[in-house]
Amino acid sequence: MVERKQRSADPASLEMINFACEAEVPIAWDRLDAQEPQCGFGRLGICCRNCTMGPCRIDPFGEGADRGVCGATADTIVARNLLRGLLGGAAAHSDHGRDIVHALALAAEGKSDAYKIKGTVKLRKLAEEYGIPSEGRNDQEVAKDLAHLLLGEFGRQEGVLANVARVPEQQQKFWAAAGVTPRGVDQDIVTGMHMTHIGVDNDPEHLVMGSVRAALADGWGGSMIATDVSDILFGEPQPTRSLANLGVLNEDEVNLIVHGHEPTLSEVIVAAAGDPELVALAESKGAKGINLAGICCTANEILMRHGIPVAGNFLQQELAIITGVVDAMVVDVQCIMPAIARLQECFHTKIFSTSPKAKFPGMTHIEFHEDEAMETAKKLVRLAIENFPNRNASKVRIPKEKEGLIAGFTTEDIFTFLGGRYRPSYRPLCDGIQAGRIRGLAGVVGCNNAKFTHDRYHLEMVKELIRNDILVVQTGCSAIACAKAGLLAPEAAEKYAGNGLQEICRAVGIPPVLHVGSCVDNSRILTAVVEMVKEGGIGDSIDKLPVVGAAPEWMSEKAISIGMYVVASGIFTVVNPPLPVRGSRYVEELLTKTFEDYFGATWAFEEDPIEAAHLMIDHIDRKRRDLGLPPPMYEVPYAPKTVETIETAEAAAAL
Ligand code: CUV
Ligand code: SF4
Repeated sequence: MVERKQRSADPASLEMINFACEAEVPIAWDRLDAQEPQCGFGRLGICCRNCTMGPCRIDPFGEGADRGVCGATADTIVARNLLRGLLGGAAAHSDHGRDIVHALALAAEGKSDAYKIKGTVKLRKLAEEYGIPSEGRNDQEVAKDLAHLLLGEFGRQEGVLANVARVPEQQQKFWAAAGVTPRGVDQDIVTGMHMTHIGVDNDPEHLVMGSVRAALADGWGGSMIATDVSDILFGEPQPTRSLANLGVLNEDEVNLIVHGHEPTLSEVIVAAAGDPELVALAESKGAKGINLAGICCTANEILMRHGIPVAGNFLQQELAIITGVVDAMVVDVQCIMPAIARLQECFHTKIFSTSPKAKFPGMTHIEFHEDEAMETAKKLVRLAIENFPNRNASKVRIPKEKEGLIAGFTTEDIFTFLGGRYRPSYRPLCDGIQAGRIRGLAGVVGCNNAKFTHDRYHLEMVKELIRNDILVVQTGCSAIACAKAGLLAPEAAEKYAGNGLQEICRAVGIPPVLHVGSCVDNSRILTAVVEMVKEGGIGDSIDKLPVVGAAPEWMSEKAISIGMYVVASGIFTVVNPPLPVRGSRYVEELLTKTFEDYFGATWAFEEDPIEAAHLMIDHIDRKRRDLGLPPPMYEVPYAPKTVETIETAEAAAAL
């Protein structure tokens, strides 16, 4: 047995992991141990279950079967599996987007007490962009047309997605040449599924391009619509102070955690938790108040719009319950471990599933529908309050850690910030990059993964990037990891950033790491780089910009889709673990090398977060040279690599 890796880099999580161990409560890491050794075929992507002549698997050592019963080769199987996984992710984001548009339609028709149009500036801006008349019409009328138009993007049968018009010309050319211009969100996902059926598409390159098209339909379609409409419905986020980590839970208050993704639910719970009657009810039960906190992306949504504290990221969902003070956890969709249901046997926490799409054995299902949102939200808050007296004082254990942070930067406001109140433009950012004070921009995003020391990969990568004067933008669980480590506080600049980035942060009062939202809000990174291209001076297409991406602990299928649309939009992206494509040298080379010719950017696989950061910095420097920009103003020696790569050694041995 290999020595067990440290499970988390976060002291609060470590405390709860040890506590779980003492209490003999199995958690994700234990279940991972029980899975060892995991299937090498799956890891390499060379097993196929797409028909019942299989399951088939290809011998990676070239001694046994080199094709499935139908004749599919490793290249076909790998590309087909990649496409299927990616479609799961693209579908998840896009279906979330669709739900938000539905809520907008309800608000526009005046059919909802819970949803009102708060982001009127953005509503008018989008109306103008899509050619919806807005002069002399009220918000509801405009929103009705907009909702109708955007719902049409999901079912679009002809032409291409409207948001393709947002994409710089060079990217449009790349996409047209590769035949990957996204057409309709649902269509590109369904066609992708069709392609993976036995005996349909067997050409590995063509399958990969099918992945690209579906991913672009997610990034520039489903996800981007989710972000835009969330801003219209719930208001555009503004930079907001808050706190993150398990220490935000309060022993003397009713603790209600929302976990999952869709702000249609969490936004209404925020409102319900402030209801004076419910607050009085909580007090009547002996609580000092109602403490709402979030986990995963739904946390990011209510953090950036209301400053609601974050209890933790993906791998902390079990740990939060183990504190013994979570009176209710309300979940909807995505990244919710079914395992948490069983924790109800050991802890008093009551867990409620709410989505018509997601039921969990052992949880109480209280279905949430947009048209009676407030009623349901109040019911859920009441159930949390009623469970407060059931706490078992002997099981209460709250880690003290909670860090201050600023979140809530957007494409529209980040650079208003950088531009100063009187000159809202991307000019100062582009100037900073041109001069080499800021070396470039990196998006560090994505999940936690029980295979890798929790949070550590995010933290080491981000610290190395900002030390090298790279401004970092973040979403998802990665943003939460860095928030907990204090990297999202303005003081982080003095402590961790290089001289150039420090100067910028000091001048405009921003942290060196900017929280731009949830996973669907990766679309904010796309629209921000479009603004950088428009501003000019640092590249006239996305692939020329000194901009990079990374997901150093990814696990979900959504991350595959995100990575693919980011790369195909022209941004070099490093991920860990590698995509499960290493059973096909052809597919791996296509993604990590040949993509350069198609899209001006590639994927890269690197486990060590410091090495990965160096790949990113080198790429930024190469882009700077290509643009004829001066070298970075302040260069520092690279930090040494840090991670013992057991995983990589194993993978290499397996190949
Ligand atoms: Ni949608 S997808 S673990 S919550 S970032 Fe978090 Fe983000 Fe990955 Fe899930
Ligand atoms: Fe095997 Fe081909 Fe069926 Fe896949 S589709 S299980 S490779 S026969």
